[in-house]
Amino acid sequence: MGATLIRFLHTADIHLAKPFGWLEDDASALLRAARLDVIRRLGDVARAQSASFVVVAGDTFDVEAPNSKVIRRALDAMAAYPEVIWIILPGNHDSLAAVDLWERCARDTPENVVLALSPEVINLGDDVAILPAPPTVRNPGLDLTAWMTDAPTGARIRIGLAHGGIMDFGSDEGTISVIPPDRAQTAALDYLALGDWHGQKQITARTWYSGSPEPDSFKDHAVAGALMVEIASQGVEPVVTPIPIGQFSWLGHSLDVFSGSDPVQQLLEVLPKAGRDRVLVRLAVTGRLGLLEQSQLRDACERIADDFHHFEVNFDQLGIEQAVDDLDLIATGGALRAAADSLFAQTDLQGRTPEDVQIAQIALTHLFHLAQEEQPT
Ligand SMILES: [Mn+2]
Repeated sequence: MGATLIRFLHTADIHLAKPFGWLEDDASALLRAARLDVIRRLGDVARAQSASFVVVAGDTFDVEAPNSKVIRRALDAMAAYPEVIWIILPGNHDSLAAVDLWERCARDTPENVVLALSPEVINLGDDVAILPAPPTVRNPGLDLTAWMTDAPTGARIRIGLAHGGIMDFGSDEGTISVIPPDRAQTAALDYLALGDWHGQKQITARTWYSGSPEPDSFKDHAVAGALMVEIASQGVEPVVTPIPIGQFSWLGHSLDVFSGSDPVQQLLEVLPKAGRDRVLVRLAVTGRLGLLEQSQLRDACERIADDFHHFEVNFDQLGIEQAVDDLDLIATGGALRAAADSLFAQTDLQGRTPEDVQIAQIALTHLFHLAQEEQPT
């Protein structure tokens, strides 16, 4: 008892069945499939590195009533690793208020899966005690970890399991943050496994957010993955190692360009060269460019967009560098040039709203683009 090294994986916020409705159907379906695949990847790591159990600190499911096949696939994936025990805590997306969901899970639970549905000690053999704090509703608004302070567990290693914001830090979900940052200390926990933040975050030596194993936003989160936790014996600080699990990466960038810089080169520098089909890109271009440079940058974006799992670029904040030479590239005279001159005049902010200027810029850019396509250069 207590002499064996305890090794387990800490994950959370898998968000199975997350719709990603703003993406094209194929693109969102692949992201959902990747989230289910997370379970297999966790199982593979646990098996390869002899982790005896996996704790999932809430939000296994994105919605309270996922398609029943999603539940079955998830449980089947866990069952495929019979030597690994999976401990599943409800989160805020899949709180105890999702009665049907947890009833269906309970009905089909494989032998190696433990549903942590009440604030009671779960003993894993003689060495480990899990102390879960399942959210009763989406936003309970009170500290559900308080009971851990006087829960007896004998000589077992004490592992707390909770979902929500830490008082000092806030919450990824905008819910009320109530978990005290010193809970591991006050409840004599060897480790407190938290979910809610989708990026990995260490709170104390014994308190961590694992983050989501598969990233899901362009926010500047730390690398997505799981945590391998090793505890030598009671009272000894855990050794926590990030384990990359995710298949997709999400790249949010702003690209500040100016006339005379090489905007296409700048674009290529911020983008990965390999593995693009597993990358989602959201670019915001700022600064000012001449019409020819704008056209070249837009062309470059169009050419590479399909390399990526998803590629979106926003030119709304990109201004036009006023260069009359560029207008010659549209036409040197005639009605077309008159139209170009008129639009060019309307790109001046003087006496105009930013919206009107933007409309004129877009129109001028399109006109330029069309003219370029018509004239062989
Ligand atoms: Mn979550």
